[in-house]
Amino acid sequence: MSEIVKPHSPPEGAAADWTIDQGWDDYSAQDHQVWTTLYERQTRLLQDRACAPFLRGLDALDLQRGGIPDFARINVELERLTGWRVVAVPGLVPDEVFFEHLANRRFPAGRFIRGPGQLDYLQEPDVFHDVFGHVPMLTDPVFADYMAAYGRGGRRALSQGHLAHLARLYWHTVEFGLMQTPQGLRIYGAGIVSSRSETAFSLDDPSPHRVGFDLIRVMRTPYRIDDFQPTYFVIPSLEDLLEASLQDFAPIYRQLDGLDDIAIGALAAEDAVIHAGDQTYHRSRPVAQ
Ligand code: HBI
Ligand code: FE
Repeated sequence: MSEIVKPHSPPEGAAADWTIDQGWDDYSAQDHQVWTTLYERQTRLLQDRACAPFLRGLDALDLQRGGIPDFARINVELERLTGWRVVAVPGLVPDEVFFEHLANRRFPAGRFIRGPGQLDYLQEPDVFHDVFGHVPMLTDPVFADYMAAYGRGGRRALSQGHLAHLARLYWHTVEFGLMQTPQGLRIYGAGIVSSRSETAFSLDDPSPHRVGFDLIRVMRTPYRIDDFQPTYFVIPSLEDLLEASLQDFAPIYRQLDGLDDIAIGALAAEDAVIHAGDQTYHRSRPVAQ
C-alpha cells in the first residue's frame, strides 16, 4: 500500500511471481523475541477490541507458539479452513503481482521483521503486520472470499484505470476497518490490530469520525499512509462487505468519474454517522498529502 516506485521485475533470488523462501531457520533469537513482545502486547489489548473472527483466527493458527510463525506450519490449518496460503515476498510487490496472488488465495507476506527499536512505527509491511495483522481474518470463510474477490477486482480495476479508487476500498476495510457487533465497535483491519497506538485511537479516541460503510463513499475518501486515519468506516457484518464486493464495479467507476473526492476528515451530508469526531488529533498535525 504505497506510492513508492517499485521495480517491475523480481529481485535476484525471487521467483517470477516475486515469492521467496521464508528462510525460517535464519531468524535470530532477537527476531523471534520482537515477534513475541509484539504478540503479547497486542493480544492483551485486543481481547475486547478485535472482532470475534480475528480472535478465533489467532487461536486456530496457534500464532503464539515459538516466535515468528513458520509459514509451512500455519498453512496446513489455513488451507484446511479457507483454501488460503501465506507466501513470502521480499517487500512490496507490484500491484498486478499482488492482485494475482490474492485472486488465487495466496497472501504475500514480508519475511523480515522490524528491529527492537521500531516496535511502534514502520513504513514497509513486515512479517508482524502481514501475518499477525492479516492472516487471522483469512481463517474466516466470508472474509477469505472477500479478499479473493478483491484480488479479481484489482485486475479489472487496473485495466479500467481505477486502481486509485479500488485501493481506497482495501485501505478503509482490509487495513483500517471497524465492525459493528452486539458488544459495540470491534476492529478487523490489519493496520489497526498490528498497531498498539491505533488500536486505542480507532476505538476510544474522540477525534476520528466513525461512519457507516458505503462503497461509493469509501472510494471517494483519500487516506493517510503516514498517520492515524481521520475517519474509520464501520461495516455491519463481513457478509455485507462481501456482498458489496461481489457486484460489477464498472458502473460504480463510471459514477465516480462524475463525483469529487470527499475531503479527508470531512463528513458528508448523506453519511451514516456513528460518531462525529472532533478531529482534534489531526487539527494539531500537518497534512502531508
Ligand atoms: N505488496 N507485499 C505487498 N503488500 C501489500 O499490501 C501491497 C503490495 N503491493 C501493492 C499493494 N499492496 C497495493 O498497492 C494494492 O492493494 C492497491
Ligand atoms: Fe497490510
